[in-house]
Amino acid sequence: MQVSSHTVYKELLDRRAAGKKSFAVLVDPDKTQIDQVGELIEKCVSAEVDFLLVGGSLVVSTHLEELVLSIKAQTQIPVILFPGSPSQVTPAADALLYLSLISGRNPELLIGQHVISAPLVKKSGLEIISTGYMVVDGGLPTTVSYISNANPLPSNKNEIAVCTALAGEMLGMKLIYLDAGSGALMPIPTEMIKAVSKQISIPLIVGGGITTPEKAAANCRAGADLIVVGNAIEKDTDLISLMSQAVHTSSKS
Ligand code: 1GP
Repeated sequence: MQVSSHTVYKELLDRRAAGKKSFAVLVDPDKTQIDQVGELIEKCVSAEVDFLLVGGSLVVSTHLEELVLSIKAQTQIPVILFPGSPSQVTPAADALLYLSLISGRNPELLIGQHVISAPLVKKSGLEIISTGYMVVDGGLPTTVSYISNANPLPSNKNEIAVCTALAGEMLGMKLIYLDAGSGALMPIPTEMIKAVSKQISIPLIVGGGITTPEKAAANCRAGADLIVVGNAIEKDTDLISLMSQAVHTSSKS
C-alpha cells in the first residue's frame, strides 16, 4: 500500500469505509536491532501489513530515528510513531499518534508532556493524529501501566470504557486506542471492544497481549478497526502473515 505524506488517517478512514480491517506491527526499538529490521520488514511487506508502529512506553535505546530511516528506505508501508515520551519524536516517520492518556488521571500524560513538546511536534511536519489512549488492566502490571503512573481501567467495567471513549471523541480526538499493554496476560475483552465500538464513530485501535490470529479476527468482528501486535511477533515472526490474513479476512469468517 503506498501512502504519501499526511494521508495516514485518511487511509485508515477509507479502509474502514470500504469495510476493511487493518493490521499494524509494533516495532519496539529496544527489541529491534538495525541489522535485523530488514528481515522483519520483508515479512511485513509480503504479509501486506497496513501500518508499522514504532515506539513504546519506555524506550532506552537511542537508535529510534535510525530505525525509522532504515524502515523507510525499505518500504512504503506508513510508519506511525507511538511515542511514550517526546524523546521519541522524529520527522523521519509519516505520522504520530498524539496520545492523551484519557483513562488515567496523570495530568502529565493527559496534557503536560504535550505542552512541553508542542513546538517540536509542530516543527516535525509529521501528520499528527490526536488519539484518546486508554490503558486497560491486562492482568499483571505492564510497562505502560507502571510508567504512566495511572490506574488502568478495570477490564470488566465496560461502562467506564464507553464513557471514556465517548468523552475522547467529543473532545475532538480522531482515534480511540484500547491497549491492555505490551505483553499483557489478558488482552482487551471482546465484550469491551463491542461496547466501545458501538458507541463511537471514530476508528478504534486495539492492542496488547494479542497472541493468536483467532483473537485478532475476533477483535475485528467485535468492532476493532486496527489491530496492533508487537510481543507475539517478536517471539515468532511467522505470525505476521497469519495475523495479517486473519485481520484482512475477518469480515468474511
Ligand atoms: C502495546 O498494543 C501494543 O502498546 C502491542 O502489545 O506487544 O502485547 O502485542 P503487544
